[in-house]
Amino acid sequence: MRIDVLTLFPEILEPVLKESLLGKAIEEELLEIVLTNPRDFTQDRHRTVDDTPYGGGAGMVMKCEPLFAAIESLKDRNSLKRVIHLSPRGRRLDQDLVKELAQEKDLVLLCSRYEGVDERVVEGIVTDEVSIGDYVLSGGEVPALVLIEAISRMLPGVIGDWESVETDSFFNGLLGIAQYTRPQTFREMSVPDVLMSGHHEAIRRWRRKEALRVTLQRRPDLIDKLVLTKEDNELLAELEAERSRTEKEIQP
Ligand code: 21W
Repeated sequence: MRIDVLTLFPEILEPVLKESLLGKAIEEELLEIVLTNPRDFTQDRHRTVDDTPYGGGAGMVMKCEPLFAAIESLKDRNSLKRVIHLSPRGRRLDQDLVKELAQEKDLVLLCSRYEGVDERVVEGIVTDEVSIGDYVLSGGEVPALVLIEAISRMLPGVIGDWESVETDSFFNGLLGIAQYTRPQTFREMSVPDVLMSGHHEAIRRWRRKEALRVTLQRRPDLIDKLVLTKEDNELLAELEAERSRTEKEIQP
């Protein structure tokens, strides 16, 4: 997959793209990231990329000309690309959208700064707007990194152990469960017995039940989206039975 990123601050992305899983994916050519600075597409002496908003008000707006020129310089190569503007007004990013975008051959990510881009950029070239959540950031660069990292994990070959992707929270629709490693007892806190039992089937069932328990407790909205198996329904019934039992215990 190739991702073109349009940003006034390529220095924000560069170091992150060099490290760890992303760095390896790029090195192994499973992913190609090209950073383009719209400032390089300005025509004036001051390389102006922003201007004051018509109608007045605070802040600056990113100008049309450098953005159209920059995006058109990429589109020459392939006109079918999705152009994604990272914007607080966009569709909230979730794993379903990540999976959908990971199917594309090419993407263009547009990072804005200041109060955003001239609306004619959105009307003229942007195909999708994506937000990473309901909080205020200073621009689209960190959201673009979030999106790139999430997409990269869905690309074939990037994660060696595909099982760890499939069992991941949000891939399978459930939150992750508690994890333990050695020592078996630390400051009088012990690892659950079942994990030490060596009974693989018992461990698998226990883990599924714990995943359902923690998800039911913290994110019941995720349970509503699940396709439940027969076993899931049994486990949920067990959890419900445990719950009504403890409820009785705390009654007078
Ligand atoms: C933040 C730009 C606020 C514009 C109401 C009306 C990209 C982002 C961003 C930014 C405003 C994302 C206003 C989650 C984010 C991003 C910069 C609008 C003035 N408010 N996902 N007018 N959060 N943020 N502010 O901030 O570019 S994806």
